[in-house]
Amino acid sequence: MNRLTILSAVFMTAAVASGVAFADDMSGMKMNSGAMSPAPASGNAAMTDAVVKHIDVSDDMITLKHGALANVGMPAMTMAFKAKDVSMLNEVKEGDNVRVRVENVNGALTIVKLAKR
Ligand SMILES: [Cu+2]
Repeated sequence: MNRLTILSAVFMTAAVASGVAFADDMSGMKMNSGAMSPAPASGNAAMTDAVVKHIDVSDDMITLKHGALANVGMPAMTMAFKAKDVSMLNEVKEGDNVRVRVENVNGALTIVKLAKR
């Protein structure tokens, strides 16, 4: 073995080791997401099942009982969200089953898409 062979062997080992670590991370993420939404997460447009619990017209807020929101790292819970469009407040009523897309908009968790199901 010359020095070059030894060097490349070291690099190969490092690459394999980091590859294994990466695979472990990915399987961990898979286990944490999608508990309530059976549809596969399709990139940035993934929607999550939720139920409308309360609508606050004065604050443009909608309280949802939501499934896991993988893109903002949140497990299932009930909480209030900002509505991106005021029209959303009129499109649904308390008790409606909906699908939502929540994103962090300027630091505020915001419903950017809302659809009845
Ligand atoms: Cu939440």
